[in-house]
Amino acid sequence: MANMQFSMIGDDFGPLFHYQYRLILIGDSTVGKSSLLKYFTEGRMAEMSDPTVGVDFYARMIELRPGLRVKLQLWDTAGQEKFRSITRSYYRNSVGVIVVYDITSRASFEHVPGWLREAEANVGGPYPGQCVFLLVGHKADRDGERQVQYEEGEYLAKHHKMQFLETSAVTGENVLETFMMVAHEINGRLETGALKTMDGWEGIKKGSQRAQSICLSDAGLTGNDASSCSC
Ligand SMILES: Nc1nc2c(ncn2[C@@H]2O[C@H](COP(=O)(O)OP(=O)(O)OP(=O)(O)O)[C@@H](O)[C@H]2O)c(=O)[nH]1
Ligand SMILES: [Mg+2]
Repeated sequence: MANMQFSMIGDDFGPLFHYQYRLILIGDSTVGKSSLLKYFTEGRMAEMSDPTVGVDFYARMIELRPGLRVKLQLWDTAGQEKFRSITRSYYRNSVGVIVVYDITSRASFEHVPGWLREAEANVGGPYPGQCVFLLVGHKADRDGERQVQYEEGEYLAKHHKMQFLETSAVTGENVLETFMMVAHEINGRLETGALKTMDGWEGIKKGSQRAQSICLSDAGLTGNDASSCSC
């Protein structure tokens, strides 16, 4: 009976999330950053997509494994040059960077090294060198108009020691996989100690611990008894 009560408390009032990771999406204007984020957070392609003004914000909860919930806070930056000074300030509090190009735009692919340089120069946290990068070749549904071969994207990513996927906000191909891949990599680095939380840095934050206080009082555990609570 006691066990049943514990599991009910755990299921209903467990921490909403265990960690929060902040990610930033960068890349040229019109490559499809906002559309990718809308698909990931709303489950469908946006009917219209205006150029982002400065920075926009999205969020979604994911489960990395049963019982391990992570809230992803996603900064969607404007690709247009005129917003660069605004968007630059968002790197510092990000633990993951997704660099997006459009497979039908050679120029957007050629600008990837510049975006990477800018990100590497501005990321923060206790170990800026451990920031997780992922390269995305977007609009994979427009294969007939392709200007960048899959192998070129793969090669560039390997050269910069980052993972690579081609995605589409029309078909949904690899959209979930993109964010899961980054989150798993961050989680892995957290577990090995290569990454950690730091006061004053928003890249990784611990989630709400509300469950424990509810559990202790509801289960009637006080004083020394509380130390035996395993929730
Ligand atoms: N075919 C196709 N079109 C897409 C895809 N993703 C986005 N688009 C279109 O590409 C255009 C630009 O998309 P946005 O998501 O606004 O691009 P962005 O990178 O956010 O642009 P900025 O906010 O200016 O930096 C829009 O017309 C979208 O409908 C995709 O996967 N496939
Ligand atoms: Mg946008």
